[in-house]
Amino acid sequence: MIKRTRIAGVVLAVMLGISLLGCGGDTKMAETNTEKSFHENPIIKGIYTADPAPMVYGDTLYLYTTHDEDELVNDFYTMKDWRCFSTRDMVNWEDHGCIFSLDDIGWADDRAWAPQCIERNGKFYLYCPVHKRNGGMAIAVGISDSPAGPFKDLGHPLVDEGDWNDIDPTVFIDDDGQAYLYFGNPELRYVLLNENMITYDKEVGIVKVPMTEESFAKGSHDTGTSYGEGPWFYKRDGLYYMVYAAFGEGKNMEHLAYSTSVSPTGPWVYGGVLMTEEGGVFTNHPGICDFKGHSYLFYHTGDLPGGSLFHRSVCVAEFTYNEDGSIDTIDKCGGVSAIE
Ligand code: FUB
Repeated sequence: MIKRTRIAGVVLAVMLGISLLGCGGDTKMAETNTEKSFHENPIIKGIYTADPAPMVYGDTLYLYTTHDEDELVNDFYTMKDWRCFSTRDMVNWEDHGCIFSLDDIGWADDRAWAPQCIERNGKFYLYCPVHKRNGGMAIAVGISDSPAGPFKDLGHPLVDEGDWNDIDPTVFIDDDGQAYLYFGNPELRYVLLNENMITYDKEVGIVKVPMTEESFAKGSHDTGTSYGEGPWFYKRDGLYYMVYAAFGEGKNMEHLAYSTSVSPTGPWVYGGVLMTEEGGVFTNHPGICDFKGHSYLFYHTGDLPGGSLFHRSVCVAEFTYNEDGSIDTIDKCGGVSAIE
């Protein structure tokens, strides 16, 4: 009944030419699926989305994304808000629209870039890189009582070093309760979040991870390693994983790679290429989770009609871990099957 009502609402909106999406201004409609057993990539077909960040909460997978606007300003990434979609079966997706935007952050004026969300003590924290009104990038925090928002700005940056490195936050709470926020381009850095998730241990401060070839392989980014940006930090079977967008030697497009460690703060050991550049656009961005017994890698391409490096779309591939925890290279794929 609920589904029928929603579809009827979508049909009515199409007839009236109304956008059901919240802030942002694009007039395309997010897709509403009926019963089906396979969902073709890209996941979202009504607007351009990038920088996928999955979060499993209860029996639902929430997918937070950035939003590439149709119309570019200065022929560059034009990104003003963050979107949320959810699914229980990987094929039927609900569009929660705009859940946080630059308009909600008084001290920011541009670049609503790659976010990640996490729950702690019944509150949801959305960590988002933004461009400050007075210059440079910093990490904002949106707070909500619901995974689908709306999120309210903390009121000031959480991480603000006064340089351009402060982008692409990834957050993880370890079994002992310590929360970590890694971030950075071209350097990988981290802070130890306090239990409130909106401040960090100032005595430890902002820690710079040693950017060595042992950790991130030789590559063509600024540190001489392949590490580029978009870190995704998590733990599985006692092993810590750092997945990231990377620049191989002599390559000027991002592939995905990973490193592992037996400790949450390294040292990191390079693991290999997770997804090659082939069939992609200049950037790629990983988001990984286990959901209902399946492992998924979310990434982005330029595969929607009109796609380009500034008009990306979020995709997903299912994969498996090897017994020793290593991961073989994952192909960009056509989509995923329904799960229960
Ligand atoms: O989407 C804007 C930026 O491009 C992200 O922050 C990076 O990870 C790259 O995808």
